[in-house]
Amino acid sequence: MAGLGAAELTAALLAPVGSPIFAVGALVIDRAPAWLKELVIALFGTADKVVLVFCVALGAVVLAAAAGALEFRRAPIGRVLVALAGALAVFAVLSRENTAAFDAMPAVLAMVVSAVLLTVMVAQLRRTPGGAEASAPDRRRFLVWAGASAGLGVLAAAGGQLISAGIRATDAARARFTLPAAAVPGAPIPDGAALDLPGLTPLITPNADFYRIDTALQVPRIDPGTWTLTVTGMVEREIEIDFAELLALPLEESTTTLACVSNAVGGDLIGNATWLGYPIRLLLARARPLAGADMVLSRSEDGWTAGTPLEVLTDDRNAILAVGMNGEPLPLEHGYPVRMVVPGLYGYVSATKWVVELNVTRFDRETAYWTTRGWTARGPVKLSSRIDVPSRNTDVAAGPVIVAGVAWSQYVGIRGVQVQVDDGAWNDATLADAISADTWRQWSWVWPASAGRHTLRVRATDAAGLVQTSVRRDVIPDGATGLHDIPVTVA
Ligand SMILES: Nc1nc2c(c(=O)[nH]1)N[C@H]1C(S)=C(S)[C@@H](COP(=O)(O)O)O[C@H]1N2
Ligand SMILES: [Mo]
Repeated sequence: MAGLGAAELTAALLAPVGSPIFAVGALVIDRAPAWLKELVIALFGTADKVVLVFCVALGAVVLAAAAGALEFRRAPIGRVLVALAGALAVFAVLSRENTAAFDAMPAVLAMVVSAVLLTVMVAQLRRTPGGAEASAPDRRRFLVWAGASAGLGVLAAAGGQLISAGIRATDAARARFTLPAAAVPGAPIPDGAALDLPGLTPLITPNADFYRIDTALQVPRIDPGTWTLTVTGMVEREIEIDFAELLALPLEESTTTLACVSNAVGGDLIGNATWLGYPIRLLLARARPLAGADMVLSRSEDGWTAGTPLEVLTDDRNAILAVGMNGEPLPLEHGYPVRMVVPGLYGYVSATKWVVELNVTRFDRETAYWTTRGWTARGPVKLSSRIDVPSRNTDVAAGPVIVAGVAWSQYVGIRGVQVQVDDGAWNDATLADAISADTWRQWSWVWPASAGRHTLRVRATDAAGLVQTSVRRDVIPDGATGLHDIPVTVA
C-alpha cells in the first residue's frame, strides 16, 4: 500500500500518465471482453470508472496481503509476487498511447518501496522464533508498522489524486479561452420545441448533465497551444491544422442529439446540445480524398479510434469538428479542445473526443476501437422513443394524466409518436415543434386514466414513414430495438 501510495504521489507530481492504478485500469478496459463491459455499464452506468478504479485498488490490497503471508512462509515468494505485479504495472503504463520510459517510474517506485517494506516487516516478524506465535510486544510492533505503512500509502495515494484533480480542475488554458462567435448561426430553436413539463428531459441537455462514455480513465489534458489535427492517408494533399487556424475558420452552430450504442430501450445515454464547429466536409474537400476511399478513421490523443463512412462526412449534414458545447468551450470530459459530432451515427463510430487525426482509408483495410470488440463497423442511429412522464412506478390519480417523452431518428427526423395503454389501440401523441431532423423531438398525450394497474408503451414513426419495431434486440452489436413501456398504478 505504501508503495502504491508513493507511486500515485510521484505520478501526480511528475508523470500523470504513469499512475499504476489508472494504467492497470486502462489495460483492463482495453482487454476486457465486450460482455463484461456491457454488464458493468448495465450495473453501474456511468459510475463504471469509479467501480473499476476501486476494484484495481482492492486487488492491490489483496495482493499486498498475499505477498506478506507468502513472504513470511517462504521467502522470497512474496517479493517475487511484488515484482510480477510491478512488471504488470510497467507493461500497463508502456502499452498506453504516448507514454515513454519515464512514465513507468511511478510503477517501478511502487515495486521497490513495496519490496523493501515487505522485507523489513517480515524480518521483524521473524525476529522471534515461532513467528506467528510471536510475543505480544513484537506482534504489536509489527501491527503498528503494517498499519502505519498502509495508512501512509492510502494518504499518499489520496494526496496524489487530489493534486492531479486540482491540476485538471484549474486548466488555465480552457478558462482563458473564449469561444469565437458563430459565422453561421444555427437554426433558431422554436418556442414550441420545449414542452416544459415537470419530469420531462430538458430539450437542451446542460453540459454538467450530459452523459459521458469513453475508455479514458484519466481525461486527456491537451494544451490547445500544441494541438494539431492532421488529415492523412488516401488524400491528394495531407493537411495539418492547429487550434488558432481552426478558430479562425468560419464556425457554424448546430444542434445535434448524440446517442450511445449502449443505450438500452428507455435508457439515458443520450443528450442534446448546441455545438459550435467547422464542417468536416470542408476540411476533407481541401485534402481531396482519393477514389476508392470509403472510411475516415479518426484518432484521439489517447489512441482511441472510430471508423466513419466517408460519404457521411462529405454529404450535406452537420458533421463538424466541434470546439463549443452549449456556448462554452468543450468540457474536458467531452473532448476539449476538439471533438467530432456527426448527426445520425452512434458515438462509437463518429463522435471522437480529443481528436488529433483523420485518416482517410477503407473499411476493408482498417478497424476501429469497438469494431475489433464485437460491434459492427457501421453504426447508424436507430429510430427510438422514450417515456419520461409519468416516471416509472409512480401512482397517479384517475382522470386526465399527461404522458410525455422524447423520440429521435437523427438526420432522418420524426413524423409521429403514438402511445398504447395495455394492449389497446395506438393513440396519436402531439408533437412539439422540431428543431431539425438532427435532434430529438418532445411529445405528449393526455391519457384518460382509469383506476388499476396499467402499462404505457410508446412507438415513433420517422420522417420517411418507418414505424419503430417492437422486436426486442440487445444493444450488441449495433444498438437496441424494441418499445419502451412503463408500469403505472392509477388510484
Ligand atoms: N477519444 C474517445 N472518444 C470517444 C469515445 C472514447 O472512448 N474515446 N467514446 C465514444 C462513444 S462510445 C460515445 S457514445 C461518445 C460519447 O460522448 P460524450 O461522452 O461527450 O457523451 O463519445 C465517443 N467518443
Ligand atoms: Mo457509445
